Amino acid sequence: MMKKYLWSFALSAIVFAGCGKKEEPPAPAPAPVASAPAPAPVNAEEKVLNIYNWPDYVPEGMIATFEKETGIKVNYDTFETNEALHAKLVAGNSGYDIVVPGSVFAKPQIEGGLLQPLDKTKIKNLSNLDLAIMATLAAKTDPDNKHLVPWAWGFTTVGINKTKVAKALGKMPMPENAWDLVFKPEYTSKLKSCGIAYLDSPTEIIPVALHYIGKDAYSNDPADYKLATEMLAKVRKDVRIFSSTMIDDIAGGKACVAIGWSGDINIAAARAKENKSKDEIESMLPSTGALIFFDTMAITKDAKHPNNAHAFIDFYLRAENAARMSNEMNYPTANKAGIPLVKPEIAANKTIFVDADYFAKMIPPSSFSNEAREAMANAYNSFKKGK
Ligand code: SPD
Repeated sequence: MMKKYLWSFALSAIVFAGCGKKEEPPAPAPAPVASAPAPAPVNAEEKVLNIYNWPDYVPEGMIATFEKETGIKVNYDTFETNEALHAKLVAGNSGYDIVVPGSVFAKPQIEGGLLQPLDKTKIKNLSNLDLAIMATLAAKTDPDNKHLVPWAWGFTTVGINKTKVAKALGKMPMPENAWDLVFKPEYTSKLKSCGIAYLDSPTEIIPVALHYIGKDAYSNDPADYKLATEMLAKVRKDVRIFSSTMIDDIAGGKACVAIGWSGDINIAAARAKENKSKDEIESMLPSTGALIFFDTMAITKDAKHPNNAHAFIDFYLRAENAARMSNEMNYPTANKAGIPLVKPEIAANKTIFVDADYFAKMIPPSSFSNEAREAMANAYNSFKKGK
């Protein structure tokens, strides 16, 4: 069932990205009647909004535009892992109004009462969203789409500096399966010379390792984590960096191969081009598939500025803002109305908007129980320490 939904949105994304047609604008609202009483103020909150999002995810100037339009001052902080955000939410009183968890974490956060239901009457642009993606989220993560609005989606994969990897591998050809570059000792022993970087997060590394050894990437069974870490232990000495900033790691030359996120790897590729580097950076499409993720906006249970939060969500859901996110941050938008505004070169980039054949190989997200996440963190920390 999940695959069916995902197929549907992948195909609609591909079709809409290609056609470039704008939708008809809605009919203008009727002019207000002059004698009508002044409406009661809908937003008596202080003009502040506190947002906590991933780095490199919001187009330049977008927050400033929102502030100018609304007079709401936005405090915008970033976190690098789902674990970091989750810890803040569990501790409570985070001070944040809007947070952007991956759907894998959003599910337990909803179940744990850490996020509040949205007031959909305040988000008229919800109708811009791709219904197939919303159905996917409703089926697996957020029943009736009560709490979550997608910010973007993407996939966890392998990023490489092609030039440096070719040099380090010498006569050895590139593997058919790009995951070999980060998990197979024959390759890692050569690539350690130019730098291997892993995301620094148990719920990023253990799932891709499970996938590589042929297990369910979203297994909740600690016995599977043991198998994953046995595989990882064989390459541990070759991993130079644990970090969640692969843009700097790859574009800055600290690593030639990284486990990272599709859009960030594409940002690194664009940055290398801008800097006129001779090195070419590429987001790989491993032959066995990559792991899809959805990052989702939600309002915290104890948000002090829920009206401002709804106003921002509605603002972000404008077609032009969603398209800017894809155009500038290199992640596919879940905003169907925004797809026709995506630049042709972004829509045509098969490592951003993957084609249907590759999409069919990708692994849709699921979630982990609290106990599984704890076991996974223990397994990951032992691996990282080299024990
Ligand atoms: N630069 C934005 C990075 C967003 C990454 N979110 C990934 C969640 C994957 N589990």
